[in-house]
Amino acid sequence: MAGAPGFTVYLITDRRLFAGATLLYEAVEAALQAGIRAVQLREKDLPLREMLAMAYRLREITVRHGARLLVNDRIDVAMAVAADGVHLGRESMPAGAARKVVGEGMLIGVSTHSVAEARDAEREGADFVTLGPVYRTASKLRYGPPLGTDVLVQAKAAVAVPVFAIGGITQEKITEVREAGADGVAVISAILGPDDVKSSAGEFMRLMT
Ligand code: TZP
Repeated sequence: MAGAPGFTVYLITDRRLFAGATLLYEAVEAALQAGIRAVQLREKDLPLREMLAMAYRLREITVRHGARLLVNDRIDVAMAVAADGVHLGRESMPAGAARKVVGEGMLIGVSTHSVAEARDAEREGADFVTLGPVYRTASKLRYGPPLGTDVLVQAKAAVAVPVFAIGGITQEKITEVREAGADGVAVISAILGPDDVKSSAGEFMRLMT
């Protein structure tokens, strides 16, 4: 285990929300200016070299703001750009094997969709898990049916690692997911979707502090 993740709002990228990569970088920068402390590069469909270029750019931006950068799935990209961690999904290398590659210094986050998966991730040495989708998301097909907040309550009783609620998390849902025990939230559209990202991100930080 690399230890506590040290953030409560985990911003996840989706370049499809923007007309070009430059606008995504500007949005991430605005979110970091508003106090966001961690970004996950999640552009799973990008060819390796394009992902690497995005990772270098986000590394530069996150370092400048003292924020963490995690790279989805691609441990090689994470290591090449000296990211702070990797975020692993169902088709990624399991956390136990990933730990052997990245060592103790890097954070390992794992996407989970049930209490059993959260337990497995913890057993394999994950530093934290995301659990969801808790609510209905823009793309129900892509992320699966909503799990509801009861699963958060159950996961919190089952694992000691921090649990981040993901999927349809808006400012209005924060109270509910915190009451269900979530240690943090992982968010794409409610932060990156609005025109004024600095203000949407700032509101999340205010609510999660
Ligand atoms: N995994 C489960 S739901 C989800 C991911 C990556 C998408 C979260 O996006 P949004 O826009 O915050 O609902």
